[in-house]
Amino acid sequence: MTDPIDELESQATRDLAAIANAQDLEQFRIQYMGSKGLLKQLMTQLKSVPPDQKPLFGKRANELRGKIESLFEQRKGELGSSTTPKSKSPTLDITEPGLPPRLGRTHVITQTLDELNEVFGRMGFDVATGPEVEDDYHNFVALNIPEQHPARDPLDNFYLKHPAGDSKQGGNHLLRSQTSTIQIRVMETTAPPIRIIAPGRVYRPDEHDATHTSMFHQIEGLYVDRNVTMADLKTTLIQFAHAYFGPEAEIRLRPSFFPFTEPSAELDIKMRVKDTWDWVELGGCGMVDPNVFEAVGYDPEEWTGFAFGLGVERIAMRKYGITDIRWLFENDVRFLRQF
Ligand code: FA5
Repeated sequence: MTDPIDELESQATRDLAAIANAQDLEQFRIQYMGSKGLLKQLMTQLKSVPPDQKPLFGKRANELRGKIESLFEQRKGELGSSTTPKSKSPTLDITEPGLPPRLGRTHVITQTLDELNEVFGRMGFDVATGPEVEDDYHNFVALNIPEQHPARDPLDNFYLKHPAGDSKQGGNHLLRSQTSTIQIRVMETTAPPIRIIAPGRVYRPDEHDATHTSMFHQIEGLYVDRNVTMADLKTTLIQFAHAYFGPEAEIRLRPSFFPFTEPSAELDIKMRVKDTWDWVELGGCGMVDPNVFEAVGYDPEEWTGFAFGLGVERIAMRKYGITDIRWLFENDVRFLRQF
């Protein structure tokens, strides 16, 4: 009969030599050195060993355990495995999926602005910007909004207290109430033809409700060239609607009034909201009024143009089915994480 201690030793030596990775090594540890492992089983055989041989058997079994443990450590070192846990220490399962880190993301309005810039960029529009603190010349006068016009009412605007700096009129400053101010600033410094969009924040003391906030974003468009017509305006808006909302979107222009465009229109877009199609007002538009061209030194006999101004929050709300504009500014990450 073969000696069980010798047999276990040669089996362990063979198995250890065949081990090629940390997983097999861990398997070996459990098989030989675990609480129900072969070394433990060897010790249980001590009971059946004749009494006179017990001390020798016990000694040799202990030596074998020490030998296997040191061979195990040696093999572990050779494999460069630092992840194999020692018996009793808590196990680390490196194959368990970890906790994914939460990545930040751009705000849905910033995403919308980026997409709008991209869509209009593809249509040949450059991006222009202007100051949020404006003088009343750029916010009103140059836009053909005269002194007594109700749009200038202090109840409808955030006027600032300090006196004027660079205003042509020397008048009041205010937080701009529309991005149309940028039309004036661009035309003052650029010779036609012009094709720009101007995204930005605007401010109005509107009462907050599901569709109004006192700070929101608009995107202005301005196209100036010779022989520009209302058909060019409509074509541009249709192309935009298809590129941004999809080929099924339709647009509608409703006659309206803005002091800086003539004729003027409200722009509605028909789009799917849940399961129904609906007309939604997105902004205003029209042909640039000759008085505006005169204010910036363009000859209204030579130059023609169209302009539009769209509410960016309204666009985002339509696109993503957001039913309350206030959610966009409450900064609840559970809401913002959806976009
Ligand atoms: C204007 O501001 C004009 N400057 C637009 C324009 C530009 C007309 C160029 C002609 C030529 P209006 O006040 O209608 O127009 O505002 C445009 C859009 O801004 C609205 O249709 C709406 O989408 C958005 N808007 C207006 N007020 C608010 C508000 N309090 N909160 C959120 N969005 C608003």
